[in-house]
Amino acid sequence: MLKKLNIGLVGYGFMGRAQSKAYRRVGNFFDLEYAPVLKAVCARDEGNARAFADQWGYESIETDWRRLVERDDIDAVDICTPNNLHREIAIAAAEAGKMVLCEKPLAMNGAEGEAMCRAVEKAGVANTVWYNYRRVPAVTLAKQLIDEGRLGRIFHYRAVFLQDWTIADDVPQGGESNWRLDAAAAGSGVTGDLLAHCIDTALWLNGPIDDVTSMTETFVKERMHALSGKVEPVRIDDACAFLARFDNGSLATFESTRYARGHKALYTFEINGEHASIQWDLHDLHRLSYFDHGDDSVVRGWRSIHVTDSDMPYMDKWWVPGLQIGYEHTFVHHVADFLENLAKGQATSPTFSDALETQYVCDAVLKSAESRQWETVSNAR
Ligand code: SOE
Repeated sequence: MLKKLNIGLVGYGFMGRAQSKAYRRVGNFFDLEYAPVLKAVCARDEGNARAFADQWGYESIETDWRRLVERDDIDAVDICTPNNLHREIAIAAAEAGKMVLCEKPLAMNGAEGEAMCRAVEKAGVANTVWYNYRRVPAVTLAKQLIDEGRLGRIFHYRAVFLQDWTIADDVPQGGESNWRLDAAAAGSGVTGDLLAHCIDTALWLNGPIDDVTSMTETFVKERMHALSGKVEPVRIDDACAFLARFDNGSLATFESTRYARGHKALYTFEINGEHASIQWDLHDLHRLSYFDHGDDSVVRGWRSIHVTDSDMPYMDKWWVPGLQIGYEHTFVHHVADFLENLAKGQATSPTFSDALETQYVCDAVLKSAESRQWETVSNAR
């Protein structure tokens, strides 16, 4: 008999759908001791909550997250709200003894993240943050190759995350669709939304970042606010580029913008080591490019590894070699790892504490954009 894990989802946007789908599918593909049960979804608007519950198979609805958190039949609270609500909900959930799965970034800033870490640690509840790109099989394979020492000493890390959806100046800020443009709801712009992904992957693959120097720009200075109906100043960063030094001595460049016409979600990274290099591209996520200087020179070159064989990360759970999977599967992998670790009494990375390190880098990046100086990254406890 499978053990049930009753999920209470707060928020029902894009991420609510991605995660609900993962809960529903995980048991079909992974052999696990726990089975997620879609117990309740919470949204402020009752009609929206009901429609989401009907579409995704949630047993019940709530319109106040506090009621959801208090319910005895909820084991784990999944926070898919805008960033400004993460702290309050996560702390209340932990205090009520619930496990907490939180959408990225962990918080609005490091201070909030620290309070969230203290709460989950004090309560001793399982916790994780949905930095999903770690669980793209090609990215997990990159981690494996680096940990095996195949790249040798790392010299360079280069990451970009480019989009183009906010170029028009009549895109409003705030509200359900565009809260990412409203600093009060999001905390920051591309730094917390997109670079946070790049930083999470980088810390995982290449270790801690010591210091950073950055620049940011807000290209459209005023936008209509969807809630107030008034034109208000835009206080998020539309674009950000920064240099970083890793603790292992490697140098890095990171860039993100929502003003790269033609790019929808171009997340790429490249790592150059002494013996080998790796490149990955979200638009072609099932491939890992790899160059090994140790190859015989007459056949040496960049190879494109199609990450579909059953001895590659997660791929034994899916189809036959040659048939690929995509974006949504990263969330299935995350749920599978969470449930497997739960059965073993182990933590699932990135934990709140891991995600706090990303938050500290984001804070240092934003601080450096203001100070125009190199800034040191706070150490995560
Ligand atoms: C923004 O457009 C966004 O949806 C991010 O919020 C996600 O984290 C990223 O994976 C894709 O882009």
